[in-house]
Amino acid sequence: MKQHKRTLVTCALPYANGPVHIGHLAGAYIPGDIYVRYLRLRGEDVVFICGSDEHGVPITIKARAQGVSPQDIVDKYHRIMKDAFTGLGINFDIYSRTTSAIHDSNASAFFRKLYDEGKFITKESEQYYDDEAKTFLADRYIMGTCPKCGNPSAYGDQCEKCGSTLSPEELLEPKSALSGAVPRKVKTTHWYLPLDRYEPWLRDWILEQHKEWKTNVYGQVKSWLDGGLQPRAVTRDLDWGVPVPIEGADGKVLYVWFDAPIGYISNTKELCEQRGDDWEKWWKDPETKLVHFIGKDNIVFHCIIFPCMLKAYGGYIVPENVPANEFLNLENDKISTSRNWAIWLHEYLEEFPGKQDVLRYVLTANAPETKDNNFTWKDYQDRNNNELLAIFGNFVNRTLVLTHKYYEGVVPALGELNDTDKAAIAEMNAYPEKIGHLIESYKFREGLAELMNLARLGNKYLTDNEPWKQIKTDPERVKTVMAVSLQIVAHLAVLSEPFLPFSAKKLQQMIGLEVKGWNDAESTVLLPEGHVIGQPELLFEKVDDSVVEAQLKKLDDIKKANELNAWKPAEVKPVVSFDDYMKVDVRVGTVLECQKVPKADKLLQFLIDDGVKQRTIVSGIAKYYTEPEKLVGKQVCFVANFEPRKLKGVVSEGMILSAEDKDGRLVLLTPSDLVTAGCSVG
Ligand code: B3M
Ligand code: ZN
Repeated sequence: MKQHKRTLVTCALPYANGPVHIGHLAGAYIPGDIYVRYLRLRGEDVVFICGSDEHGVPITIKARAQGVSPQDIVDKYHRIMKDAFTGLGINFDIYSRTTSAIHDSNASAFFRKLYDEGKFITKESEQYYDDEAKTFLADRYIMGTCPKCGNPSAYGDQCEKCGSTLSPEELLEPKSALSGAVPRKVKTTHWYLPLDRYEPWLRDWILEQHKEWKTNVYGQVKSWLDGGLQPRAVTRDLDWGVPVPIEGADGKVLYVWFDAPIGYISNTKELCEQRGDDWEKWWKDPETKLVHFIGKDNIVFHCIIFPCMLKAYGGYIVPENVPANEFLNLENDKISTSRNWAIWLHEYLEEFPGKQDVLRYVLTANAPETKDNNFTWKDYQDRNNNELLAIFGNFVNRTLVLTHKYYEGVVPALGELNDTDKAAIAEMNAYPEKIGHLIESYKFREGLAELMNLARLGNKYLTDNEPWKQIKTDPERVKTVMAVSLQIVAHLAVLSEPFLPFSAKKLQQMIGLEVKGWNDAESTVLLPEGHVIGQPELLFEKVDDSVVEAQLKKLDDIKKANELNAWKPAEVKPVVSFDDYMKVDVRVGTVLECQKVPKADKLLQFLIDDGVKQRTIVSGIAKYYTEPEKLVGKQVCFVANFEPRKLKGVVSEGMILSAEDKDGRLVLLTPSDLVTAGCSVG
C-alpha cells in the first residue's frame, strides 16, 4: 500500500429533494463515518466532506408541485439532512450546499477553464420546447402515452406504469407537463465532455492499477469501458443551477452531475477558508489519498465522469478508491422516496431517542457491501436483543457490576496469569490490528463482526472462569479474572468507537477511560490496578415486540395508502341514450325489516315499503352491514323494475343501490333528506 500524508474522504452529496433514509446511510454515510472515525483515532490528517446537492430537475418538479420555489425546497431538506446527520453522529468536517456562493463561482470557474482550453466539444441537437411556458423541457417535463403499455401519463424519461426507460421522442402525443401545450422540436447547442478521449487513461488507471477495488465497482467500470464511452453533455436548458458562464448561453445551466462533484472541492475550499488551511494540498498533492463513499447508482459519475473532469482540468488527484455499496431494501421491497417506502433518519431519531448506535449497528452488520441487502424490523430487534444487548451489553454490565460488588469499583491487579488468561489476552491483543485492517480494506461489516467477537471472547472468558463461584473458594484468582475482563471491556470501549460512537463514549466515561487513539488498544493494560471505575449503566435496552409491531403497522399503512393512491375509477361504459337510461326505474324505499339470509354469508334480505306495497329485495352487502337490524327505518334507493330473481331460495324483487369504494367496500345510497317512500330517483 502507498503511504499517504493525508486523507480526503467524501460522501455523496445527497439530493435536497427529500430527507435521508436508511438506504443512503447504509450505502455511503455510515461506512464513510466509520472510516473517518478510525483514521482520526489513528491520528491521521483527514477531512470529511459532504453537503447537499441542490440542483437538478427533480427539485424543480417538487417545487412546482408544491407551489414553492426550488430554493424553498432545498432550504427545507438541507436543514433536515444536516441535523439528521449530526444526530446520528456522522461527523462531517463540513456539510455545505451547492447553492452556496463559493460553489457557484468555483463550479463556474471550473467550467470556464475547460471551455477556454477547448476541452469541450459542442453539439447541436433538437429538444422539445414549450412555446407557452417559453422554456425547453427536461425529459421529466414531457408527458404522453407510453408506446409500450399505453399508459396515457408516461414521462419523457420513464413510464412509471410498466417501468420502461423512455426517451421523449418515443412518447405518443407528447405534451408539456408545464402548460399542457404540444411542444415542438427546437435546435439547441450544448457542451459535451468527450469521455472517449480519456478511455485509454481510464483503462490503465482503473482496470490495470486498481484491480483491488471492490468487484461490484470494478465490474461496473469495466462494462462501461468495454461498451465504449461517448461524449457527455455537461449543460442543460434549465433555469435552476449554475449558469453556464459563456456569453450567449442564457437559459443554460451546468448539468447537475457536472456541478455536484465539483461541490466536493467547493466545500473543501469553504472549510479551509474557515480554518485558514490550504485547500489545494487536499486536492492537488499526490500524497493526499482521496476516497469517495457512494451508492452503486453513482459509480459511473465518480469513477469515470468526475475523474475525466479532473484529468481534463489538470493538476488534480483522482480517487484512490471508490468503495461503493449496493442497495438496501426495506422489508423486501425497494426503498423509494416517491412511494414514501423508507425509514427516514430524522423520524428514527425522533422515535428512538438515544438509539443511534442500534441503527448504526444494524445497518453495518447488514450492510449491502457485496450484494443488495434487506432491512427488516424483526432483524433490527433480533440484532439489538441477541447481539448488542446479549453479547456486548451483557458482558460489559456483568464485569462492571462484579467489580463494584467485589472491589467497590477498584480495578484489581492482574496478578499471576494462567494459560487461559494468557490465551484470552493474546486474543484480545490481536483485535486492534484485525479490525483496523478490515476497516482500511473497507470491510466494515467484517470489522464489526470482529468487534462482537471480542465481546464474545469476554463473555466466554467470564463464564468459563465463574468468578461468582470462585469468590468463595479462591478470591485471589477472582482478582485476575476481573482484571482481565476489565481490560477486555476497556478494549471494547476503544475499538467500538468507529462503529458505535455513542456507546463507546458512554462506556469510556463509565469506566473513566481517556482514549487518545486506536493505538491505546495495543497495550494490554488500559485500566491499571487501583483505577476506580464509575457506576455501571446499561448500554443497550431490549427492543420489545410492541416496538416492532408499531413500525410494521406504520409501513403497512404506507403500503395501503400507496395502493389507494394508485386506484383509479373504472373506465366509463359506452354511451347510452336518454331513452335507454329512462328505462331504468330507480326509486326510494323505506326499510321495514332487514336480516341475514340463512346459509348465505354475503346476503341481506330487506323488506321495503315502496310506497304501494311491501317488497322483498336481497342484496350482497352483509359483509359491510354486520348489524342489519340497525338499517330499519333508513331509506335506500332501489331499481324497481329489475327482473325478479331467486337468491338462496328467496325471490328478490329489485336491486338496492350501493357505491363500491376503492377498497371494494359497499356503501348503501341513501337520500340526504327524508323523502316519501316510492318517489323516483333520476
Ligand atoms: N446527488 C445522487 C444521489 O444522491 C447525487 C450524488 C452527487 S455526488 C457528487 O444519489
Ligand atoms: Zn408503459
